[in-house]
Amino acid sequence: MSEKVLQYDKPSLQGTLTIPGDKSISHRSVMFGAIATGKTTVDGFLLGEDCLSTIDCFRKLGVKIDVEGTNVSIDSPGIEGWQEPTEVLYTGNSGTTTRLMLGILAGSTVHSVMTGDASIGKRPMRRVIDPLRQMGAHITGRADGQYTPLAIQGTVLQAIDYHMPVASAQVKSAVLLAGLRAEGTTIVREIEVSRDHTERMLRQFGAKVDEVDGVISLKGGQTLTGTHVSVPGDISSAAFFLVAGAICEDSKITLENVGINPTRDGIIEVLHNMGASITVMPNEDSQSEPTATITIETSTLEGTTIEGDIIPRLIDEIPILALLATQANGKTIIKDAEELKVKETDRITAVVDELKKLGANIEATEDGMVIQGPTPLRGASLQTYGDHRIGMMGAVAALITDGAVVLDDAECIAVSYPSFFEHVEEVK
Ligand code: SPQ
Repeated sequence: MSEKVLQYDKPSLQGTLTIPGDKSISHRSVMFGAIATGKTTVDGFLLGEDCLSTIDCFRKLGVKIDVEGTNVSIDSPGIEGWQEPTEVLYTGNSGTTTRLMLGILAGSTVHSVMTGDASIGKRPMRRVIDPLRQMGAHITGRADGQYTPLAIQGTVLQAIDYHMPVASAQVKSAVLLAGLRAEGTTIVREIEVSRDHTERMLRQFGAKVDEVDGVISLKGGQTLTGTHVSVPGDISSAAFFLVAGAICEDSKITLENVGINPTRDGIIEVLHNMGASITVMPNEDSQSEPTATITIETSTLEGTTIEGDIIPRLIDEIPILALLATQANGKTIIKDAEELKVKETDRITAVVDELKKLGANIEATEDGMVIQGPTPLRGASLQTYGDHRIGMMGAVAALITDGAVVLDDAECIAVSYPSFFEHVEEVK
């Protein structure tokens, strides 16, 4: 853990950035490539620490994975050919790795033990393990499986018809991935639409997945075949520069190759609603995941209300949207976002406490926060809580503060955006 002092003196931001690969899609490319038989090639892979944890886990299962720059190749005998790991599968800080692998390993032929870092050790796993147990999975762990370490004995699973109690792509994906190996047709009924990268990528690997009005069904026993995956840039990473471009003076930045999957693009809608100067130019040649070039300029912003079914479409962007709201005229209300409490840290408390240190007028509520703007921000020492998105929120704030922002731990940013500070230098 190393402290970082950020003294930017209110720069105007100019230039073009190519946003690094999407974290959710990078994880899935390796997971699906490992389940599939044959060779999978990936370009645009995110070399973030979370995705490297996923690679490390599958190597321990005997899958051959080569990484050359952002190109990854996965050569797998298929899920039935995996070796029983002799070491603990370490998922680091990654909720996606931990939860999706539970679904995959539950229907595998091996026994495995999985654990992660201190943050993972506090994140709820029963939301995934409960439906998996209904399918017949053998999973044990601390607090009856609520927390890591977890032990999974792969077995034959039965399909279920599952009503999701929360909007969570990780829960949905774990059940669908277990459903691939189950007897019968697995059905998942979403409470609200969550990111659909799993459904899209399963189809890319040759599986048949149906979706009608938030009801997803998948027949068990389907096998996946290796393929090529092009990973688009991560809109959740682009979000930090979208907000930076809107709140810094005399700024105009262009972000290339940004994924604009409609289940992830809530931030674009909110920026439009707040009056931001933003243009989105969709790329014609996008494959399974749509992409765009997005340009943002210094903007006069109005407060807004962010609630309801848009929340899952921007859940990871709420920390940076809260910073944006401190610079908007009037009140911004964020509600229906209690899921923030079970992320890498409690992101409601972390966002409110840290933005208050900078002088923001912000209060926490049960399921979100209320922000009154505009407020000039001042430098302060901030805690990241080891959460990459809180770290980047603090770093973007440093672009507009009077005085320096000191982050207690900036290394956590490498979880999803290792080149973040280089990109700041490129545009400032
Ligand atoms: O992987 P992890 O640690 O859960 O990462 C986060 C993030 O901020 O990067 C959440 F803390 O993203 C999740 C996201 O919030 C990634 C994800 C996925 O790839 O399926 C889905 C979302 O989580 P959930 O719990 O809503 O399914």
